[in-house]
Amino acid sequence: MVPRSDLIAFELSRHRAKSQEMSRSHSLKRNTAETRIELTIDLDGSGRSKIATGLGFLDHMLTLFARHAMVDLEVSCQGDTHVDGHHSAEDIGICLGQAIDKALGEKKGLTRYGHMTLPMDETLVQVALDLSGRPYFVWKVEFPTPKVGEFDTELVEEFWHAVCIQARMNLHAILLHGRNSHHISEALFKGLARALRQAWSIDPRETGVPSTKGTLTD
Ligand SMILES: [Mn+2]
Repeated sequence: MVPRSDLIAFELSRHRAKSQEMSRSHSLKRNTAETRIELTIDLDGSGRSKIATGLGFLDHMLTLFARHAMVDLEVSCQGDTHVDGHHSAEDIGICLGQAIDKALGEKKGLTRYGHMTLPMDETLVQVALDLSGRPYFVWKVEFPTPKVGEFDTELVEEFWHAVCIQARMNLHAILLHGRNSHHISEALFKGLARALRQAWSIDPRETGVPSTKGTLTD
């Protein structure tokens, strides 16, 4: 008879092998003359984050993004913020999109679609997305002010455009109403986090890739 402790050890190693096989995480580095970025994401994390982008407002947005998407996220960026925040925001968006695309892998068992109507005080935003492998970006948001603190509000669109194209998703974002730029940005990041969490969650009834085409990566 096999000792019970051996059986437990065997079950544990099997469990570990299975969870490693299922690991949906990715790390990358990007170095250009404008930015130096390191980013790690685990789609099946617990909402932990370590964010240092050099842009205080973007740190705030990425911290709440990780929490609401329930991902573990580490981002560090040394960028040319003496110019402005543009290169840093855009390049971090590129890195996040690439890491999401890689972490999703073959997209087996994926829910695929996600949507959210998210309120924040006077603001209401609506977002919908499809992890289709075909990038398309629709953004119907106008900010009432050009800046939140030191951060240019137009960079919210730049950031999400970069994420959308690199993660090869279809993303729609609409501001239904709102008066406060901080609330509008925060509602967008939280809404997109919640929609992504839904879209990349595993559907237990889905045994293959959720497409009649047979693939979501081409
Ligand atoms: Mn806030």
